[in-house]
Amino acid sequence: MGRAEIKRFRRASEEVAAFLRPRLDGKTRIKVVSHTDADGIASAAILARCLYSYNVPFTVKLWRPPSDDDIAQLGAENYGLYIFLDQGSGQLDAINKYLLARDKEVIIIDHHPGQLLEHPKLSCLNPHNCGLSGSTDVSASGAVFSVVEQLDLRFRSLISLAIVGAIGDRQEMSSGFTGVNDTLLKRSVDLGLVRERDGLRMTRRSLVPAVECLRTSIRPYLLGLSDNLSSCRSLLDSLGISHSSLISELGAEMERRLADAIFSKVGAQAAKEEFRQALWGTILTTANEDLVGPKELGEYAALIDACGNMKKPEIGFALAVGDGSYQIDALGLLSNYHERMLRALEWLVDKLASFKLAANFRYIYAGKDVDSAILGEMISLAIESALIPADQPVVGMADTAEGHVKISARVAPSLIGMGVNLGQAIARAATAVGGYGGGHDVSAAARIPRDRLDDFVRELDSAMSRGGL
Ligand SMILES: [Mn+2]
Repeated sequence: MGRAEIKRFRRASEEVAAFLRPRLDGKTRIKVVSHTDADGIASAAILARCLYSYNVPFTVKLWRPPSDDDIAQLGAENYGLYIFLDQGSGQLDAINKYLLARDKEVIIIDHHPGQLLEHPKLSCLNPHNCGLSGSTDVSASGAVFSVVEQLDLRFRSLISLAIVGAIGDRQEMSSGFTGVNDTLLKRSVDLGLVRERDGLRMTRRSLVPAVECLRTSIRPYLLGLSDNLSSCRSLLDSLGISHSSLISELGAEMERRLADAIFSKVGAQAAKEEFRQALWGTILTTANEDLVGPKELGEYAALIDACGNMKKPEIGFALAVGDGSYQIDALGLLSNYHERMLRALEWLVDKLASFKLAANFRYIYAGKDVDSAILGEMISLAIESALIPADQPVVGMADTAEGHVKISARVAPSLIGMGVNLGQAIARAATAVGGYGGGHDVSAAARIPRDRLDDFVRELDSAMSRGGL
């Protein structure tokens, strides 16, 4: 990955912008569909702000990656142009059948791997087609931003939202961003829109009192502090920090002392690289006035992501397009989300001995103990908090309300490039047992029939031993 790939991506962005530009004349009705996570919401907000300023008739729908039936229903709606964000690459057959074949126009701006299709009514932007990695070099929000900034320079201020999406998709490595993300961050700093400094990276550090921030810390989960109010109080007392002060306002020296105190308190956890990086590192702050809500981009990403996770993505979207009246609702959802993940991580800490080891991954079956909707996030947080060894992919399984088993798999950033394509391996194993699934090289998910669990474990182990092929 280098300059040439970033250039190719830029040229591909220009092509999509050239396709979109003549359709902003107010005559084309546009339907935007995007994902419900932080990256999807940020992507939809960037595009919505752009379409709104052109006075284009459009609607936005936020949902999970659509099924064939969903796309067939879209085809029956009265729109001339459909824009898929953070999805679409894996649904090209249905898009071709139900939209393009019915004379609809389609734009796909996505960073998930998928098929390729040449069609006069289709325009696509995907880092995978430019030699870039869709899991680290750019997310959907960065891709959408790359398109809209070609339309007009005034959309440049949306660059903070582009970075929010990348953070939400966990594209920031210990060494920082790579590829297009790295260029976006450097430009945003040069433009004076984003500032960088080091600090405690716990979310809600600028939103809730220090004692509450510590007690509800999930990223990372702090052994001995998370969900232990009295121990959080005595830690702050020992440093003379008022329980009600904000961590973001402690000042550099006191913040460092608090970090040291946390490192000593959590014991063995502190020796793990994943944990150290999750607790302390770069904090990005926006100086952009038209971004309503938290000014720290990590918190902003957590906030809109929580809205999606609590099944209210439209609240995160409203905030991201600049409607501050939704801020209180969004903060409430983030608070509920923290309590919910706290419970899930406690369950996991309790069950660490129940993890089983296949030849190529670690796994746990949660049955009905963990909501299948938060299973993947629970595993991501557990890896970042060094609660589970990160030397192998981690796979969680939980029952769904529909009687299936949901599979969520995650790979620690340190294992990327070790030759296993997790998304492909999960897709193969799921298909082999009558289910379906897929994803990235770092995170993947599937649904399988409940009575095929053991077969799935066997199939996945064999797919992974072949590198996912
Ligand atoms: Mn994404």
